[in-house]
Amino acid sequence: MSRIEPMTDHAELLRWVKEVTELTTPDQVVWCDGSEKEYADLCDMMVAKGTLTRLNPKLRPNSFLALSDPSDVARVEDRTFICSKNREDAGVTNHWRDPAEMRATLSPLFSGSMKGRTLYVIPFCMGPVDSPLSKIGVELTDSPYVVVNMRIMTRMGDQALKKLGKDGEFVKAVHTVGRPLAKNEQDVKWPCNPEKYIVHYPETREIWSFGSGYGGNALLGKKCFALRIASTQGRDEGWLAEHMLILGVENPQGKKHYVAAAFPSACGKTNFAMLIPPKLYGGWKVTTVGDDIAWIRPGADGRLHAINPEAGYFGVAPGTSLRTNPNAIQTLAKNTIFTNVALTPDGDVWWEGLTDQAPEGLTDWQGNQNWTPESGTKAAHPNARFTSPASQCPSVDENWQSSQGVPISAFIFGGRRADTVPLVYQSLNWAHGVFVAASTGSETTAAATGKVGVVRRDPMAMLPFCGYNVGTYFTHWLKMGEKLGDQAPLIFGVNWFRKNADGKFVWPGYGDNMRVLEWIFSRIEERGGATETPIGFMPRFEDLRFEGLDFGPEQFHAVTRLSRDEWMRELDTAGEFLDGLGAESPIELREMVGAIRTRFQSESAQVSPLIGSGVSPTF
Ligand code: TSX
Ligand code: MN
Repeated sequence: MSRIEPMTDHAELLRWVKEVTELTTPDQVVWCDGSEKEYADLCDMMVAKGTLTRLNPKLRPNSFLALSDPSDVARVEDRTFICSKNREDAGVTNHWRDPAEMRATLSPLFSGSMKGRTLYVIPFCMGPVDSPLSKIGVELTDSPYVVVNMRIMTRMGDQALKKLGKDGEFVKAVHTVGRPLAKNEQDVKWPCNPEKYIVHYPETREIWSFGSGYGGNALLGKKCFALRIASTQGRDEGWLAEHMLILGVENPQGKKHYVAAAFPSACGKTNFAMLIPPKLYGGWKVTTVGDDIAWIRPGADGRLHAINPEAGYFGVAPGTSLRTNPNAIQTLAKNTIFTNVALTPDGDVWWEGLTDQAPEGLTDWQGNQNWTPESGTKAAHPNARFTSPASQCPSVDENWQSSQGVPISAFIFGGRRADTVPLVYQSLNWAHGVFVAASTGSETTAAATGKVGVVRRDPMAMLPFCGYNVGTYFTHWLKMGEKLGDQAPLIFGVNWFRKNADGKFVWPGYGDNMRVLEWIFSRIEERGGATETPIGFMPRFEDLRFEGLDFGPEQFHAVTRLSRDEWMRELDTAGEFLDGLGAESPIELREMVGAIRTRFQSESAQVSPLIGSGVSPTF
């Protein structure tokens, strides 16, 4: 049960809650225990207020739909700030503000901002409660929607307070929707403020979020803590907080490896994390440790070990279907909070891509009834979400809550590229792998930028999430490899999205990515065949299995061919990108551009069978 009385003797926590209460002046303060009853009571209260709709319990047991304000549907990167003492510590890729100036800006905004509302104290643990790799945070919020989402996404309540003890360290996170209520004023269903601030003080490990109730702006354990603040902690303490899924691959002989993979948005990270291998892989198993964030550090055995700091998935709903991700569909079958999807007349949910045909009589994400495909709008917002417990995923790994984490054998980096980047390649060594990771990017879509075919670089998929100077971050990665030596994971680049001359995807993707995973597995085991190219090691046609696919040497060539012209442009733009990151951008990576260019120009590269319009090795 929620309690008005604080259930801790942690002096600093009590002092800070008092201080924030005096600043924001809520009507009451409730300490959350994380119980099922507390969750159920809050959901009932939000149903009564119209913030949540209870879905049909026969179709979606214990599940709810929230529709946000149409202005509050995504993270607000241009309102996201890193406030370190020195501008240089935030780097050129972050919005920097002087901490004192920012505190002066925020103070009047937070002053009285919770008037008429309840301040919920949410103690939470990122990572398994018994893990030495886990960290505690406390979020103070005036949003009950945040409380119930945090209960799914983190280990929340008493268990976190207990771990914190009376003098443990914790990250301070304050969140307000920024819409105080006057006496007797009727609340709106989704309170928020047109003015938004998502502010990080990495040096004091604080987060202050104003004006948004949505996702990464409001569930402060996720992007704000587990990536931006934690990446800074990782820099200081010798570990990595990464925007990575973690999956396990086990072969028919029972040999198992874990890999961690980073992809920019819209590459299907959750789909990859929950991959179901094709039929021919009868004895193989792919299991899910996490779909979004990995905290990774060297273990006693000298290898890297990773935990998933989260306890749930906050996944993009549109595009998720029995065809693209059956495991996700089962995961969200119950105990799920849906945000900004469409509602069916029988109390179920729907989104674009869930089925080929939209059901009749949909209420769209803005609450408009009788939406039809002819309406000319989307039934679900493209960034609509499901919040589901990770434990419900059929492919969840047996060690997903292991206190020591799982050993990582390989890192995979990939983006959406119509050309240039092949299906899969292995870096020549760690430093080259860091270059591959640092030059990761996706082609922009007209929707996002108005420009088509321009590569937007997103190093390690961390550009919006690195809490410090991205050049220093690259150096941190390089040093990690030096420390690990021959125990370092292998590093691979992948691209599921190569197109042919007709503009069609050549690689079937989805479950068939298992064929690439199998090659990666065999490379880890030091038995996978490969050929050396200027960009690293690549499989030859005979090194991948294509049984059950209509995929011959011609298609293989289309997804693996290296064009010297394309790569000269690629190296130019990657080099420009690295040069633009400021003085901290490591010389070692910038020099790699020239080294790879030379490899393309050298004679051995000329005869590489994968280059130019030449034939692939098995022709
Ligand atoms: O998630 C994707 N993955 C990874 C899956 C493990 N998507 C969806 C991306 C948007 C979120 C993909 N889309 C993948 C992929 O591997 N590949 C593609 C491109 C593609 C799309 C459709 C088909 C083939 C490839 N084929 C048919 O629709 C029949
Ligand atoms: Mn993410």
